[in-house]
Amino acid sequence: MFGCSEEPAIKGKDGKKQLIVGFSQIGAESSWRTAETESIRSEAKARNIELKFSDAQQKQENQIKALNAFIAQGVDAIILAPVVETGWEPVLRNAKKRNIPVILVDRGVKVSDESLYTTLVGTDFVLEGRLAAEWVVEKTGGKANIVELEGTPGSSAAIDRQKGFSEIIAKHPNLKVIQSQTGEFTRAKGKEVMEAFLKSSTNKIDLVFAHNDDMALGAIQAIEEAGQKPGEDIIIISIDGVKGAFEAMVAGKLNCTVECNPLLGPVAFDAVERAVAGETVEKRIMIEDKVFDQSVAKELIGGRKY
Ligand code: GZL
Repeated sequence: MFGCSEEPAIKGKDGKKQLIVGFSQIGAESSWRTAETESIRSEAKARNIELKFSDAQQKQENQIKALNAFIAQGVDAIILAPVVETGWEPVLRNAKKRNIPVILVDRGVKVSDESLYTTLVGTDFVLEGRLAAEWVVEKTGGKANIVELEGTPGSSAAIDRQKGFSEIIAKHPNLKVIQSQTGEFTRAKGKEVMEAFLKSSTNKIDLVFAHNDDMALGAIQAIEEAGQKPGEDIIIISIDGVKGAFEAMVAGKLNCTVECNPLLGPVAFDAVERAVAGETVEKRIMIEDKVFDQSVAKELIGGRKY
């Protein structure tokens, strides 16, 4: 519209127009998630970037609403942690039409046209599942009844961790996943599902594989309340590497955690700034994972950043 007085662009310290970035976060379901949110919030502040934040309470429709609002506001870029893999094409096409780059963090999307997002910054979930299974083979000598606490149904984290874990377990006929159910990445639900596993299982449960530490911590509570010793009577391995997992390993209740680094803020905003400057950004920016078991927990816990 002619003659409308546009808001003067706020200049950053370096005289450049201050970037405005919309961040659609899944929620606050786990301590990993809150660490990721803090990393992105603090990095935006450090770079003098205005961050419009939306917490979707685990609902994809809330994320889609937030993205459409960011697009209508004409943000310079969007950061999206997609709760599930599918259902994103229409809103991503809307962003593309307005030339707004979309940087995915931590979880991926399934789209027919990869140009609908700029890059995915995150760890390799299939590898995390494989690393967990390889540790299980080593620890059990290839023989155990396993129960699996799955993450959010339809999320790339749950799908790919289960894929990686199953690939390795399939090579060992005496490693059997006897029950598997979603604990939705939360401590409360992880406890509830573990209680049900313990009540209903006709076979002895030797080991728990949890797709994240928060569900493992819930399972630990359930195992203790059932009168068994977590970490001894039932071996427990999970993924994320949060402080609570290190505390549980020091206490001898968790046996191993595969790190999935949530401190994605700096790498995510590097990608935002390159995309906004019109540079080509690689489609996948991988963050490295490490495996930590009880033998190193005590010496490392003091240095953990999340
Ligand atoms: C992994 C992330 C997962 C974590 C959970 O990148 O998507 O979601 O493993 C979190 O703790 O809830």
